[in-house]
Amino acid sequence: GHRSAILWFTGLSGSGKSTLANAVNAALFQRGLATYVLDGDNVRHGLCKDLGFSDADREENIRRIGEVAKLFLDSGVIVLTAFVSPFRADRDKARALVDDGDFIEIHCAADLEVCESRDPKGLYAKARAGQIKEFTGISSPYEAPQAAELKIDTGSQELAESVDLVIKALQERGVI
Ligand code: GGZ
Repeated sequence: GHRSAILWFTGLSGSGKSTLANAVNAALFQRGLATYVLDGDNVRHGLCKDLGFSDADREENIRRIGEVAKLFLDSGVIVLTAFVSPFRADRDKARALVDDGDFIEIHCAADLEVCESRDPKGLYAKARAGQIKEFTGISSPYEAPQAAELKIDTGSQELAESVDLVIKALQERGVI
């Protein structure tokens, strides 16, 4: 059998959260499971378009995402969230909304150097130049998880291997 869960991906900009979440989503879809990915593309342009990147706005962003993820969980869907979610307290509040075992935190732990060298959108360069303020890892903190269910070095692991690690973790926890 299988059950719903929240797969909460956290990590720096450019760490590969969205890439991994979407690849896991595809693997789950292939198994016929009901899934949904929440990420910046479908949340920050709509539900959270009034929010920026101050500490307070990030806290509110993550609060709303946690509540929406809980609604998906209640509906029986496996929901994958891919947000920087830099503050431990905010992630822990999202975790506390649901039953133990339903929240699986996946730390996409690519080194800052790797993320910055990738810089797919040129945001790190802009942050270094002072054109973007409060940029995570440069001028705003990232509080790494201390007890994530899964930590994956998305800087060095192949995508397919990372997907396998997530699938294995879901099998071990009886989600799938
Ligand atoms: C961090 C920023 C910032 C600042 C814009 N700090 O690589 P991306 O582009 O696609 O992912 C980043 C995304 C972060 O939004 P989140 O909703 O995930 O952040 S949080 O969880 O902290 O609320 C990056 C882009 O938005 N971006 N400005 N200052 N990332």
